[in-house]
Amino acid sequence: MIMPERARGIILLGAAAALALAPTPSRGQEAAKAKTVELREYQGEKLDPIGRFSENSIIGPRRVDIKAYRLKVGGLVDRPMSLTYDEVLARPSKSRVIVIHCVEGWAVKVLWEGVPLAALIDAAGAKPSANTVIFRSADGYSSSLPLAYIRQKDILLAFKMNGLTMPEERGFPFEVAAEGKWGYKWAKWVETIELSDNPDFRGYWESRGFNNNGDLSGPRFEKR
Ligand SMILES: Nc1nc2c(c(=O)[nH]1)N[C@H]1C(S)=C(S)[C@@H](COP(=O)(O)O)O[C@H]1N2
Ligand SMILES: [Mo]
Repeated sequence: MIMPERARGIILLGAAAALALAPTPSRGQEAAKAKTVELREYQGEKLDPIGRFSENSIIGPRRVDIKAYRLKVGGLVDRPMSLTYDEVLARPSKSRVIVIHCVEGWAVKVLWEGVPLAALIDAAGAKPSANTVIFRSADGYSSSLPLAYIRQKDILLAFKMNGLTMPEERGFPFEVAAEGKWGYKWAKWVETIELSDNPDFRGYWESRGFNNNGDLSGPRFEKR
């Protein structure tokens, strides 16, 4: 087609404008999409849907008011901390596929994303006498883990499951992803992380007879 120079220029300008206006997804839209689509596979590994859990927490799901929420790190530390949800999420995080097993007989394989607990504890500065970490939750639940295990296994304080913000019924805002331990060691709705020098502290289920070490490989119940 032959047309005057000026007309061709206008058509080119029009094409450029159309391209600029084309509905390419914005970063915000991409982020919103990423938040709503559950991952079902990670690095070639199939994941279970997070809806497969059976809700069996002691008094039912908690609804945490995230504006008022503070994660406290205290007890035997040099610098007690009180962090907002955003302050925790701003820290470096890691992702790992881990199966959670409940003593009731079910297991779910999920991609967990969270902040390494050891880094949080180091930021607060654990005193040399600290050897146990006690987690206390919004529903009055508690459970503990050895500090050495948290460091060796690089245990995560999880805030995402299968790429989604942790659902309320699963423990929003944070759940301890206690790899290698029974589900009762995976404290949900965590509010305080307390460094202690008492390895015999017994949490909710542990004080009701479940093994305090919680190892998947060990016996569920302890002879007392
Ligand atoms: N705060 C809190 N955390 C908790 C529990 C609970 O009752 N309260 N139950 C534990 C148990 S026994 C299991 S198996 C896992 C997963 O429980 P869910 O299936 O109820 O999510 O959460 C653990 N963490
Ligand atoms: Mo459980």
